[in-house]
Amino acid sequence: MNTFAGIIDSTLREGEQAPGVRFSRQQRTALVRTLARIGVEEIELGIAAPGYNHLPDLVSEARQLAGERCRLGLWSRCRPEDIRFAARCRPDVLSLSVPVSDLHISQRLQKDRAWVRETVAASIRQALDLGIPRVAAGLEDGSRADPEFLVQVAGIAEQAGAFRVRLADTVGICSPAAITALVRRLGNSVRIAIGVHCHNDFGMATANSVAALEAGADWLDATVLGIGERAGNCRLEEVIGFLALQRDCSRYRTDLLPGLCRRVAAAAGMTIAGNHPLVGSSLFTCETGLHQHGLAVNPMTYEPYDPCRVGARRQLLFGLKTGTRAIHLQLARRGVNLSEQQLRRLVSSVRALGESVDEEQLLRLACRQAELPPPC
Ligand code: HCA
Ligand code: CU
Repeated sequence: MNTFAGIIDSTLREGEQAPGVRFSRQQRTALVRTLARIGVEEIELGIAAPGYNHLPDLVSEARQLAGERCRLGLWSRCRPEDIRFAARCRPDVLSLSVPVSDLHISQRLQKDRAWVRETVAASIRQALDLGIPRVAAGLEDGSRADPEFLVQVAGIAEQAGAFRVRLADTVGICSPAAITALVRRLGNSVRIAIGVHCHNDFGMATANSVAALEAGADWLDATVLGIGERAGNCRLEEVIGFLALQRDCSRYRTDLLPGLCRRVAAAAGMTIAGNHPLVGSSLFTCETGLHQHGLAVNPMTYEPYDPCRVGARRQLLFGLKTGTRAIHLQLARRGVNLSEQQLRRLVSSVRALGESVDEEQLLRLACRQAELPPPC
């Protein structure tokens, strides 16, 4: 954790690769503004290639919105015309991507390892010669590459002047232990910064990103709600939440995460599950007597952080899963004390309702039971 440099949000690059997702100009600039306010250190704004005509304007608009602390990046393949296009957009960072697994090199590109070695060096030099201030090398399918070759290409990138290499777990097959080993191996062979780009095909992307950080990675990629190819990527809200609320990292505004996620979900035509980590609407809704009792004694018993850190509020529901003690506690907190008999009657009528009631409804029922004026 001590070398942690930051998070690269790739919602506008990898996220827009998700099927059916295409943001409007206004949605893109709003996203940049919020990401910068949250404290994200780098934003990958898109794929630099001729035809992506919105990019030059987006980079300059984003520059006005993002402030000093947030770098603006573009991603591109190792193609001379794409790199020239990227340079014309004037990003702070260009992440050049090159496959390093034999599967991609020989079958997809019909090239060989020598081609990768030469191309990565030539592309980094071209980008630097064109005046791009920082150039990074993305090692695509790095988790399925021959590790010897992976570190060799990373070393070539370092020598050519890259400031960062990024290990891509392109099809999300790493476990936390596997990515730990790869990051350590990279860390032992290069002195430049190391980033990771984790996919979520087996639901491991956030865990793998955190494991990579703990193994010494400096940067990690994430997208809002994890949108990206297939099962997507490391979720920005999860990783920021974890760093801020479990690792005391004070760089990020977690309270802005739910709004950000809601806007991206709307723009991407998605719905956010109620139990989605950090931003789901029902994370702090509790219906069981056991947990309600714990929460009343000390919220830390059943909540890992104060709901207000993510702009949420605890909500209690009462029904079949709630016992007499929890209902009694709740009413006492609101200044209503029922006799034992009244309480028993209330509990059975609440349970008989068939659906749970919230705190206000419970209070009204209690008042009726005790023949007190509502809302007592
Ligand atoms: C992709 C490419 C990439 C590149 C990552 C990187 C991946 O699949 O579209 O350049 O670091 O996952 O390998 O996103
Ligand atoms: Cu990817």
